[in-house]
Amino acid sequence: MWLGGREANPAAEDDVWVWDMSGLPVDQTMWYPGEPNNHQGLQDHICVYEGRNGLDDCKQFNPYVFLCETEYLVC
Ligand SMILES: [Ca+2]
Ligand SMILES: [Ca+2]
Repeated sequence: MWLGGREANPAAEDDVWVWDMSGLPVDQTMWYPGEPNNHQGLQDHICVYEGRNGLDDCKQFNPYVFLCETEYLVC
């Protein structure tokens, strides 16, 4: 499943990750062990796999379902 986050500066390889909606940094304790690993140098977006208790970095064009954060409005 895609989550709304990405590597802030993929070309810099500085391993800074942010949530798109808030711009806040990703808590480094949320990664699955061994991730983010930038497999094949192509993983710049955040996803999570079923059965894994942590985040993974994934290729941009992998076809996954997604989950987005939005603002909650009260009328
Ligand atoms: Ca990357
Ligand atoms: Ca990965």
